[in-house]
Amino acid sequence: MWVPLICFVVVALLATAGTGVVDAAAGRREVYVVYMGAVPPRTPPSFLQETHLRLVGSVLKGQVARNVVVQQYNHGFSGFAARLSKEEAAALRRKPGVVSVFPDPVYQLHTTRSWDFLQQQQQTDVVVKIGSSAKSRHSPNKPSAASSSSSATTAGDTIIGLLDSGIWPESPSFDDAGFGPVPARWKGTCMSGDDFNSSNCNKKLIGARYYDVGEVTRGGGVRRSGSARDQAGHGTHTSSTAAGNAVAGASYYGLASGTAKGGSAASRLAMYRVCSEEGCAGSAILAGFDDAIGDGVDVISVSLGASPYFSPDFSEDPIAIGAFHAVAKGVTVACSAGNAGPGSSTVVNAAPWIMTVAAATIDRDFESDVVLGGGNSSAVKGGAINFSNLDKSPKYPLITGESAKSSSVSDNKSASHCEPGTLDAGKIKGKIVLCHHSQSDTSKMVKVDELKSGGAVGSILVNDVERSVTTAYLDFPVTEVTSAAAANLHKYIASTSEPVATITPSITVTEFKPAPVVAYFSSRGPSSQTGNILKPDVAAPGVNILAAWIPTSSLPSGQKQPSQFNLISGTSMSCPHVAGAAATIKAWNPTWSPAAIRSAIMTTATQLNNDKAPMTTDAGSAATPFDYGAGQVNPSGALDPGLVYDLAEEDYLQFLCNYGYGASQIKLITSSLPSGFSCAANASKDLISDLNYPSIALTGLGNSSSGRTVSRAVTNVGAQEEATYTVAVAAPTGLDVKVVPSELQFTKSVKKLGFQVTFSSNSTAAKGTLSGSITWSDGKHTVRSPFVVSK
Ligand SMILES: *[C@@H]1O[C@H](CO)[C@@H](O)[C@H](O)[C@H]1NC(C)=O
Ligand SMILES: *[C@@H]1O[C@H](CO)[C@@H](O)[C@H](O)[C@H]1NC(C)=O
Ligand SMILES: *[C@@H]1O[C@H](CO)[C@@H](O)[C@H](O)[C@H]1NC(C)=O
Ligand SMILES: *[C@@H]1O[C@H](CO)[C@@H](O)[C@H](O)[C@H]1NC(C)=O
Ligand SMILES: *[C@@H]1O[C@H](CO)[C@@H](O)[C@H](O)[C@H]1NC(C)=O
Ligand SMILES: *[C@@H]1O[C@H](CO)[C@@H](O)[C@H](O)[C@H]1NC(C)=O
Ligand SMILES: CC(=O)N[C@H]1CO[C@H](CO)[C@@H](O)[C@@H]1O
Repeated sequence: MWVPLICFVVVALLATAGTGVVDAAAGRREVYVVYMGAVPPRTPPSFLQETHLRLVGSVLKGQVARNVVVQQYNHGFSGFAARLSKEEAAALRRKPGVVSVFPDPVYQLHTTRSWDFLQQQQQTDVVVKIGSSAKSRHSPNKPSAASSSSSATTAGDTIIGLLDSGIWPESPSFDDAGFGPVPARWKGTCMSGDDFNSSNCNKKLIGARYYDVGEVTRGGGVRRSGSARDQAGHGTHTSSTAAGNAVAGASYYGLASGTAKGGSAASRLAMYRVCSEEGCAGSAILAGFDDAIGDGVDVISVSLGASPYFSPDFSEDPIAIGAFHAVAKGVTVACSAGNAGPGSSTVVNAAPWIMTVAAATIDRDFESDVVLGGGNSSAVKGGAINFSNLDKSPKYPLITGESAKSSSVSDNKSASHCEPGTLDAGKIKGKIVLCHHSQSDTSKMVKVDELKSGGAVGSILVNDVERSVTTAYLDFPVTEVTSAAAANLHKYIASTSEPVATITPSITVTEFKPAPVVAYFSSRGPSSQTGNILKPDVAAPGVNILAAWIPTSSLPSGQKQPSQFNLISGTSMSCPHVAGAAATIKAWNPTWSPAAIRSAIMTTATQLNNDKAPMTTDAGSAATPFDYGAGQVNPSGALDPGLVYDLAEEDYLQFLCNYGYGASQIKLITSSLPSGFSCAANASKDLISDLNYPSIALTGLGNSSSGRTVSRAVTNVGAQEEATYTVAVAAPTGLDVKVVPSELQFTKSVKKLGFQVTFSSNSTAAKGTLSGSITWSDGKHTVRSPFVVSK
């Protein structure tokens, strides 16, 4: 799982940095993260730095401490990353004060198709001049919300930090017109680098940092990326989704036109560039968290994560570690759930202190239809983005991939799927080729490139699963149809000796129904770490999201100016929507903990689509809490939740006890514990379900009628101090759910009340995962918690 890239780079960097002869052992050195828990009280960063250097110096053989340390963590938590041999890492693991030592992992950004897209960009090699020309193109836009009301002025004081691929500061989404001075508590900086200096930050984009460990070039050399400037587009997109200004007239070459606006348009932004094109090093992710905490951000948005097939322990996962210390300091952390769905147990970033975000569609679609010839003018509906120049009349021969099979290929199936190398170029030239495409196949872009180079004029891809996520094929006419629609195409082809067709230009369809639906790619629960916490937490828009982009992407043919916006999909896109919502809640309720903010978002989430029917997945099945947690985020409802399920750092430590950590390890992680802290003797995985979470998950219920009981407590945060809430339970047949008491009376002096939920099932008919909800209501607020119970 470890990509050896990082260690190689650092070795090379040191070699060129003039450290003299690189000893033989250095070739086997790797970057390890040495995590040392919370910063001890009243410890200045400079002292901590010296401590780290002395510690690493005590285990080094033939190296100078300063030359092996590549990152230091001194603000939000203590630790460092260093180039170590296996033996040195093992020696550090045994040192007092060290919580964990682990090889530096490489995580990936959570977009679905941008990597395909990036590869294509590299091949086409279109270079657009960047810098001042980009600046002059931008028309300043006044963020309407920033100065219009007093509450928005407060929102202007919240700061969202993003750990991502950098930012394009010239985008109108980051213009600072109308913003007041940078909040006085801000301690961050605007780091200079390649094509980026302090003039690129302003009162909107108030900070930018990068963590340079260098990149290996194709030729084997080392290139230092050295800039917060975004070369991938991802960080620019997520930043503008979280807090971009309202920019009128935004579109992707005319598609999806409208106003692009971030979730919290009045918030400030700070970019922590932790990713390069190769991925995101764990050592850099930790450095980003450490600085974001020290700089004073209110919310951290993280649209990246580990592979779902590698689920590191919390103490060896840079995101879990960084987020833990952020949350302990009152900073809300939202993370993408991952794009490894729809298989179960694929969710990542599932620590209980993180808000884990799934992705759903919005009510917008991009339609590009197939018009058939032969007097049959009816069109077959498809979807994609094309920039083609096909004639409006259906005059292009339409064939199946199978009928163009190359004589050297025996397998009809791979030809019907248009797999590379299976088609005869002579047979596809000038034609529209119908190809089957399911998820497991070669990527769409690879197929389409092959058809294009073979001289085809267009392609129709048959794809049931991925249809809801629009792909931009740019200058080659491609549309995607369902297998039901494809059956009509096959019928037509069989019905005539000269089948002809054309593909119509893409149009934007709004108020598309049903929406939202959970996207196929969105990673699903249960978490592989524990089934006793429900993950993901919520869903948010993550399909075909229009947001700011870098102007250096390749230009579709016929287009003269690069688009300042792009449409992309992934839980990467849904996460910053929730980060924006969290920043707005924080602005209205500055004293709320991250847990209270998450609770407000979860208990007010919605479960209905725009057909007023229960939300489904894009495959049409009913959505479950493992697909979308508490449901689709409802940012305005979340501002007035009525009750919240609150949590403090001790609760998370108790969780770690129940999870199996020893008290001595836990004591190192935190700095705020009384010295007598110990894990309860009855600590157990079952008690994890008792964490005061806004959802309930419970495994191993069994068949006994006595069942299992979990505890919860809610705090009244509504405007009315005197409030009476009653409970309503929605449970599946075969599962008994009792809530005691069933009424909660809050008064001026009683702000927090506990209750217990008992689940039992002696019904053998009730099998698998049973889900439902518990809802408290005072007639004005609806405070809903989903539950999942398995026998
Ligand atoms: C930043 O770079 C721009 C363009 O190169 C330059 O005009 C400006 O003076 C620089 N600002 C600072 C503070 O160095
Ligand atoms: C493969 O396709 C050819 C022509 O389309 C057809 O004659 C043949 O029967 C097919 N073979 C199989 C195994 O389906
Ligand atoms: C025309 O095409 C549609 C769908 O492609 C099909 O349902 C219909 O039967 C066709 N009509 C004729 C007359 O071929
Ligand atoms: C676990 O032990 C603590 C005391 O250490 C006690 O307060 C708590 O009720 C016990 N929980 C259970 C489920 O037995
Ligand atoms: C519950 O009952 C079912 C059906 O009789 C059985 O398969 C299952 O093993 C039982 N579960 C437990 C935990 O006893
Ligand atoms: C199942 O439990 C209910 C009470 O929850 C009880 O009335 C019923 O008799 C039980 N059935 C069996 C088969 O044990
Ligand atoms: C979105 C878009 O630009 N679609 C194009 C598809 O191709 C037609 C030409 O056939 C253009 O007119 C559309 O603009």
